[in-house]
Amino acid sequence: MLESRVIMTRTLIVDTISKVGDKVILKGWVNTRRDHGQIVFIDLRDRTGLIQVVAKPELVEDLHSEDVIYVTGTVAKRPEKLINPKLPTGTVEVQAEKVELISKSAELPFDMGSPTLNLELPTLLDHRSLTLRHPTVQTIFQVQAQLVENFRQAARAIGCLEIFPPTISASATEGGADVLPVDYFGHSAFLIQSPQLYKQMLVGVFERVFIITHVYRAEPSVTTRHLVESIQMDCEIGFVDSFSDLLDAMETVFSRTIENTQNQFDVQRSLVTNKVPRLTMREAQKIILDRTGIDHTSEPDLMPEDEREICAWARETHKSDLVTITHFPTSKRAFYSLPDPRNTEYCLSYDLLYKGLEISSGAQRIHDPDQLKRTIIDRGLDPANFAMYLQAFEYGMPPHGGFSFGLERTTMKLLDLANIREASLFPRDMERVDFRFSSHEPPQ
Ligand code: AMO
Repeated sequence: MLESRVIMTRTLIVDTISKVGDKVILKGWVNTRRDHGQIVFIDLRDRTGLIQVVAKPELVEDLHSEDVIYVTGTVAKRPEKLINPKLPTGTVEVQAEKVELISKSAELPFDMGSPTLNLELPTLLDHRSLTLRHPTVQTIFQVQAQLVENFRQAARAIGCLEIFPPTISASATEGGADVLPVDYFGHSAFLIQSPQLYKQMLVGVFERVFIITHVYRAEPSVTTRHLVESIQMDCEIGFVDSFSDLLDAMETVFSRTIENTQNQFDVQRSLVTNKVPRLTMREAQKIILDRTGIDHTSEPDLMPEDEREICAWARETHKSDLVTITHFPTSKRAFYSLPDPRNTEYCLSYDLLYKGLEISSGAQRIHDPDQLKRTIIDRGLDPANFAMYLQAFEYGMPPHGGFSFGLERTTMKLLDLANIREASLFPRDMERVDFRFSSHEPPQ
């Protein structure tokens, strides 16, 4: 005769709230343990959150933080005065009957139990496989995943098709200095600095496209806002009627992305208005001069402190954390930017600033093949390196333009992080690829 057996399946921590009185099996990591004489409290962590497990000491004798365990126990309501309002599962706990140790963790190099992980950045990054497990750090990347999802939806809503162009290219798109070369079977090739050329070529196919891709820039300096490898979220739109169509598209896509994300997470809300203030670069510099007495009106670009000041102005006078700056000098922008026909010294380019930092830039593009080829030559570039790109323009290309958001910068600013590296899983900069180049041995 067959023995009848009840096989219990795993309960996710988030689901325990609706299972008071039920016997469950939880699977996860020991987040923290607190010993109180004849009783031990374990905060157990899985992908859905944390829960308090109550156990007799003999059940959990050798358990330490980050051990992987399976807990069989019963879900119980917590007494009123022991409810933890900070945890979504704070009204319940699990009384353990059996605890199985599945995988033992090494001794932790620092305390992971505090609600915020107060570590210096190098330590945070040297132990990245571990520090990413901290719930606060996890949240950064859950928010980031949602930003990407919401960008996708917003880009689709304006009619863009998602495309997946290559990241190895024959030419440098954003200027030559910070390009990372690849030894390509003895030929010269580069990692893309931007998907720029491909998204323009694909306007010739689908009219409107969007891309989420890794890009690479050999940034020679260490700043709080630059990575060598980062992720860009780009749109490119054909048949634009006017420059303001492009500004509308950029502001709409970004506002929707931020709005939806801050509706989904408990984050400090940004001031996102339907009408993003717009200034030319020269107007912005004039406002900064009037506000601070600092004269940057002859500078060819906004400096980081200018970006902060003009964002302070937008917040004070327009109740907006966003401000769009247009008309940068043609000579300062990439070759594909269309000079303003009314004054070719400036081009039809724009940056979107968010909480004091440029998080997006773009332009209307040159779409006439002769003008494009001339500009490439005038910039000292070799049209032969752009042959595939130029081919697209030979066969009919509509007026078009687009923009690109930096995913890590957007994440950093939405969450008010101090350094862009906190918004990158394994940040690459000139001093680090996983481990610091200066430390030959992985840290103990
Ligand atoms: P740009 O060079 O301004 O424009 O890049 C677009 C956005 O990408 C982000 N970004 C970076 N983030 C981290 N580290 C870096 N080193 C880094 N460089 C750029 C920024 C920036 O606003 N092809 C054009 C876009 C276009 O015209 O459509 C481009 O790449 O948030």
